[in-house]
Amino acid sequence: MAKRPHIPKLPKGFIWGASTAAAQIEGAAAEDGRGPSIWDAFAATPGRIKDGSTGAVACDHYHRYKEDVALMKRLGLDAYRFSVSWSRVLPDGTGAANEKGLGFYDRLIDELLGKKIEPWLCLYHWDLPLALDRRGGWPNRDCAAWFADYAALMVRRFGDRVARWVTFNEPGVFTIAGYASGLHAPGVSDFSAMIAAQHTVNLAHGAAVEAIRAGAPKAVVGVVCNQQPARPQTASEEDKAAAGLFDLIWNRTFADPMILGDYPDGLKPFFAALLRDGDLEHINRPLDFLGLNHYSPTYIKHDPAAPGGIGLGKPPEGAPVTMMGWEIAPKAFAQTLIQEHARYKLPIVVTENGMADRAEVGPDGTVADDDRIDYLAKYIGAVASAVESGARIDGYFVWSLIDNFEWAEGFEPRFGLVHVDYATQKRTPKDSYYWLGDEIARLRK
Ligand code: IFM
Repeated sequence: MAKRPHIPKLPKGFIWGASTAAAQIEGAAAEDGRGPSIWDAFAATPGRIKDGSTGAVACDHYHRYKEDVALMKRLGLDAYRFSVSWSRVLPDGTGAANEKGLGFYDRLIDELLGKKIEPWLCLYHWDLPLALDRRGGWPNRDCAAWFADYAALMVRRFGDRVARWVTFNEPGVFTIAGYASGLHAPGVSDFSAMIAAQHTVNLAHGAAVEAIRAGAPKAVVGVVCNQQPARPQTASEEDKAAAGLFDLIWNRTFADPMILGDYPDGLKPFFAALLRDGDLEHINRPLDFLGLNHYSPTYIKHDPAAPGGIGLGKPPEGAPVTMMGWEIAPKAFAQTLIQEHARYKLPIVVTENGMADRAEVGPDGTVADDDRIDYLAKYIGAVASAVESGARIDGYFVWSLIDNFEWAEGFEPRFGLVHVDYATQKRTPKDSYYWLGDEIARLRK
């Protein structure tokens, strides 16, 4: 066996976790009164998902959550970040709650607590109730109030057992891909719809933070943003300008108003018509941490036909990439952590990082995923080097615990530490699972 890399020392009390999302693992899409989400409708539309799959069954986590929590326990995790399916607990998005849906999260939370794994509850990981999309969805400012009511329900029900709360996961990704490029649900390609959705999401975040603090004054509250450098594809002025605009939209649209209290100058013209008196104060609520997701730098080129003139480029020829085509650049991760910590001055938790491959179970029953081990060692090493440079990083959550439904890419990319055979639902821990478990145990000594 090849010599395995070691992770450098991290601060005492460092939190080890894994993240997942409801729409990617739960399945049970039409069970126990769950209402449909925009992802159910999107995936059912021919041509939207590469392999024609849907999240209707996914990893059947709804029924197998105990097995999945046991996998977390064996791995030695301190914490687990999951998201709630809004339409499972409120089938129409507003109005009557679904007791059976709430019961599922009761059972999951209790199972985690029983195993001494801290539940981190994320309110929104991209699966808007379809009923709310039909009422205008995120581009409709009213969606902020619907979200606040949902947040209040969640905190009333789970605030006695859940201490860590996340309002949104990667608001940049779901608003850009959902409303500008149209590659994700609800599949809209309209730059101004994206801007409207982004402002509503900011308002919704502020309202939800308020609801959480009112219902659970000791709650630890944050937001999760995907912060990745935007690099111009070439040195041309046009590519540089497109990358500069993309950097603002991707990295600053949410974190700046939420944490610093204003949109950056370069974005103000886009939001000016939407801003009402008091909006910025409402969005800018004190937070306890910034959840930071990161995978790779992004390459941007000028494309007059694309929304905002922003076209997606490619990593330079010969650069190491994962099967997603994402560049492996751990130094860029360390720089991002240092830079975001300096800008926002909040403790950071890395709430997602990891890589996809196609590794399958071999004839000996193991899953050899050396590339993932190498990637994780380098990226967790980058966390250690950012800490060394003075950035406060409190934890690291792998994306993901188990292979899952990768949105428009379907089931081909496998991001898990644990392989899932989707035909049988058999879970097989990969080599990276055992390696990471050993490293966590070694670092704790
Ligand atoms: O699977 C996604 C997740 O839902 C959000 N962050 C990136 C992951 C990998 O693409």
